[in-house]
Amino acid sequence: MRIVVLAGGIGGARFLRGLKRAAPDADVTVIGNTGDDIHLFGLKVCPDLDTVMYTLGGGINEEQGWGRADETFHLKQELAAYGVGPEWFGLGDRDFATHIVRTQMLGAGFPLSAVTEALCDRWQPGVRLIPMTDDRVETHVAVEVDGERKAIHFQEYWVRLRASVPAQAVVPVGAEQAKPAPGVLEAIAEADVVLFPPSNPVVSVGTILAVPGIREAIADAGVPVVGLSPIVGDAPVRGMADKVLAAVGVESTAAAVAEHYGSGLLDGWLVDTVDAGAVERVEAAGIRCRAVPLMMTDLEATARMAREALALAEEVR
Ligand code: GDP
Ligand code: FO1
Ligand code: CA
Repeated sequence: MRIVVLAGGIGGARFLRGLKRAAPDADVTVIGNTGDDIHLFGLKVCPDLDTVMYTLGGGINEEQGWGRADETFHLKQELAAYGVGPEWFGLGDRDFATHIVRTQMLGAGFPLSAVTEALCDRWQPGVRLIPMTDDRVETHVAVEVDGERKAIHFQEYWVRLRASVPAQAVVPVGAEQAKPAPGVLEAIAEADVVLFPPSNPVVSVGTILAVPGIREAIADAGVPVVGLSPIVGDAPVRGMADKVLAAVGVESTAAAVAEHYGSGLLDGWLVDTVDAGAVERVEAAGIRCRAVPLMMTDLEATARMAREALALAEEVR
């Protein structure tokens, strides 16, 4: 079975571990979000691609969910001693090596998709990881600070400001001009099922869908498209999905997120058992819906979620 998954960082990566357990023989292609990417110290950092690669490759910091295990921060401290920041972004020594290799290869002319494949040669994530695009896309957030409206990088909004100022708009800068990376549209066209993991619907899945051609390819593929809600009990399990959903005018509920994707895209939607009351509303929107446990507390619980998603896909096929 060929499965395509549109993934952000932590939510996407953890779900993929469960999916691999649930469907060990499946051929999984992951289309990764690159809107979180940022240039720091002259290096290109791709947080969501790296989170997927490290999580599936066994190099992730498990507690944190991003960055490397057994990390040290000597380089960051040395840079800070020179007064070179930003200090608010925690790049560790081991992680730096990934960004150096990536930036060197990009400088030599390789596209990000080829660079990602090369990095995965080391990590062997057991899935095919493709960035949504080889073109530069950067998610910016419009905020008002001290009465002044300005757009800041998503990482500054989330990591530096911890989403403490209201997000007025979320803009995937460059997405309109971006082309899907080689292999993206082909993987979708050849898929037997497309899954939206419990990733951020705005700044992860939403950004991938903003690359012209990807949403259309999924709608045209004629295969089941099933998503899992990242909103449980009217709040994100972690992160700032509630804040960025508000910025795009969507309430922070499992049902509203399904409606936001819409029946033109989604065939099936899983909500957590605490949100069983949402099933009727989602089905009224033309999307088949089931309430099952959606907390990724351990690998087996996550594998059960993946099995439920694949079972729902068969039901709507
Ligand atoms: P990020 O790029 O690291 O923010 O990761 P993603 O976009 O892939 O996923 C973020 C989303 O994962 C957040 O909105 C969380 O609510 C959701 N999430 C994290 N853990 C869980 C979980 O155990 N269950 C569910 N249903 N959602 C989760
Ligand atoms: N998230 C943080 O909250 N603080 C950090 O200092 C931080 C550093 C960082 C470095 C590399 C990397 O791949 C990810 C990193 N993240 C950090 C996570 C990253 O900001 C994610 O994009 C967010 O968690 C939301 O998607
Ligand atoms: Ca992300």
